[in-house]
Amino acid sequence: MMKLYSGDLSPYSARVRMQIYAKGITDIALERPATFGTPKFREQFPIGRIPVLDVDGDMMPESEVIAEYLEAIYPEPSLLGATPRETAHVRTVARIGDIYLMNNMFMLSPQSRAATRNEGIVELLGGQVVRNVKALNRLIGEDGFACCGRITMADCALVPALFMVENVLPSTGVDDPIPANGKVAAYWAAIQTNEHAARVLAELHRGLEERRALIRSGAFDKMMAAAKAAQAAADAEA
Ligand SMILES: N[C@@H](CCC(=O)N[C@@H](CS)C(=O)NCC(=O)O)C(=O)O
Repeated sequence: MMKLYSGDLSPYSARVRMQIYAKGITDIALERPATFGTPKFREQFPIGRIPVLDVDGDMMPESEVIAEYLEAIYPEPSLLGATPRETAHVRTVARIGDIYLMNNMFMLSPQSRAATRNEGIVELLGGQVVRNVKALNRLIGEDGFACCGRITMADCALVPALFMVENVLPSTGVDDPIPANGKVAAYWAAIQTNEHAARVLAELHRGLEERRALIRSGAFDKMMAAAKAAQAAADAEA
């Protein structure tokens, strides 16, 4: 049985989970890797990030690569376009979710808890997020889905990305740009009524609540400091 190493609050993992739910795939186990955040995890998985798809011991990293692989081996129902041009559009919008929004949000998110926030980082990455939500506003579907009037891989990438924009960006001191971009705002309201989107959003919110409780108690900073020290010791040994 295949296994997806994943975590509730990982938007990249959420992208693949939403695809699994939307395709109705039931033979992939979802698991949080026991070694995540330790030097052992980076030893096992060179990129050291989740998600990772375990195909009978063959480890496949990178959410977009996993998503394309799952489309290839479970072609029905298709989350791509009906023509090569439509598929290219689905992939363009998915890349906006992944590269232009999620990557900047992921790099920016530590600034939401930094006691001394780095305004240069916030300006650079927050500025990119605002700019790219504007770009998305010109490309997004107006019928409740990102592309093609039905659920596609573009929705799977955008739902976790917009979750991060709405819930994490304001805590870095940057206003949420979604309300000012009418088409994105309408899409965001509509897609949350989709059962597969709602399911990953519930998981993401659960992960965010857990994370915020750890931050409030001071446990998160301790965990981060311990992980950093363990990684430095492992790097020194290597
Ligand atoms: N480009 C990667 C990014 C994956 C990623 O950054 N995952 C985060 C969780 S959302 C992670 O594992 N971070 C651990 C770390 O940075 O050490 C993908 O698309 O899968």
